[in-house]
Amino acid sequence: VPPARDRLRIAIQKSGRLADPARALLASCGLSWRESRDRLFCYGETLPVDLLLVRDDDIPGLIADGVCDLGVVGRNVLAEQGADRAANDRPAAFREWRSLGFGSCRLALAVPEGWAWQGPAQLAGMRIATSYPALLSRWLAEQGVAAEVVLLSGSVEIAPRLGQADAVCDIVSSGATLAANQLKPVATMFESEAVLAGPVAELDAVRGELAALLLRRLDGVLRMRH
Ligand code: PRT
Ligand code: ZN
Repeated sequence: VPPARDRLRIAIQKSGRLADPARALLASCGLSWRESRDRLFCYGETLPVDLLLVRDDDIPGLIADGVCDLGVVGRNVLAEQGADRAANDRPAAFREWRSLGFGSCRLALAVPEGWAWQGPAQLAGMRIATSYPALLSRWLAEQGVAAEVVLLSGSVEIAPRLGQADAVCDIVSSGATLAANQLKPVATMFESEAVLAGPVAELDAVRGELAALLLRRLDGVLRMRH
């Protein structure tokens, strides 16, 4: 059994859309850090709250495994991994603690511009490319539609032009990427933004108090921003 940690550890994206706003938000809660040489770990100075800089996809798992206590991640990533755990009968291990008001986007179904969209039933027997197989499968089941989920880790929007899929399910913000690939959004499956994620189980006393202090400051900062 590893020794109990007496510092709080927060996972944020190392680089990418949420990296800078996540750090700025935590800094506005009065946290500051001494950076390590490899820039993967930042040691908290004003409070015993450290940062781990990682791929966003790793954040839910780091919380589930107890390697990190909290994380800043897109609700889309948290929900996908939560739906995957549920589909495999694994217990919920992480959940959304707060929505943070940046990184907003949606998970949308998009079809070729030339299609006359009549509704989800039209997707029966079709191939849909996505990086969100659990959320897409759940949505298809809710709609009562049997379609094939084609898992791609990136460049999802190009799949129809390559003949890999008939439609796509992907993250959209401005819609410019869809338009550039002659696709149009026809259904929103999920509204997303950055969230503070934490464990379902309670933290131990020391880290629980640190988390409570951070949440009080965070709620103050979020109130002022709105
Ligand atoms: O390296 P790492 O794995 O950490 O990063 P990543 O490449 O997986 O994630 P990143 O940085 O691209 O996105 C992090 C999070 O930002 C996502 O999980 C979402 O919660 C959120 N977010 C907000 C977005 C977008 N907006 C967005 N537009 N994530 C991705 N996109 C993509 C979109 O899919 C499209 O391909 O950006 C492209 C441009 O979008 P349009 O609609 O404006 O053209
Ligand atoms: Zn990622």
